[in-house]
Amino acid sequence: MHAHIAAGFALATILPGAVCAQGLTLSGPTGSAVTFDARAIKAMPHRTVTSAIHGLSGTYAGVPLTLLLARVDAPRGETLRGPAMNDIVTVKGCDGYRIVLTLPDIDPAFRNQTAILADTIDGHALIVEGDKRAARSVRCVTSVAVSVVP
Ligand SMILES: Nc1nc2c(c(=O)[nH]1)N[C@H]1C(S)=C(S)[C@@H](COP(=O)(O)O)O[C@H]1N2
Ligand SMILES: [Mo]
Repeated sequence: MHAHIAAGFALATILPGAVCAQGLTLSGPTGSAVTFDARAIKAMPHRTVTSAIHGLSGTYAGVPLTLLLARVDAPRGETLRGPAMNDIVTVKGCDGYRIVLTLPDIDPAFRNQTAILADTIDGHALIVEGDKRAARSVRCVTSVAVSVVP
């Protein structure tokens, strides 16, 4: 496991709530928003992803981002087509770090590799499977927002 994530995990273990104390906010393309806490995320279906961060491999369990975004009416699978193909997904960390993805990037109907919100490390951390550089794997995720590009 990567040192940085291991450090985050240790901090979370020693000081419960110190990392990512705030819930996770999801907002969808039609304006709906929901807030999830750790317990709600834990109750959703998980899958594991293996990802290397700076060359060090780790296996992470988490909820596929597609399942989370379905809760705020983001299209997926057969319903992901047309204008929604250029919706953008902005994932933000508690330090303000942000990355963007698109809906088909994370959809198992489009790609074998996916993105999960891992809840076994560092509060909530986005893990983007298959990335060679882990720069899109955001630590301490506080929000995921789908926005429509005009
Ligand atoms: N919240 C947050 N997540 C982040 C970053 C960050 O600055 N803040 N840096 C990214 C980058 S560039 C990499 S390579 C990986 C590993 O970062 P590290 O080298 O700082 O451990 O985390 C990514 N996730
Ligand atoms: Mo990086």
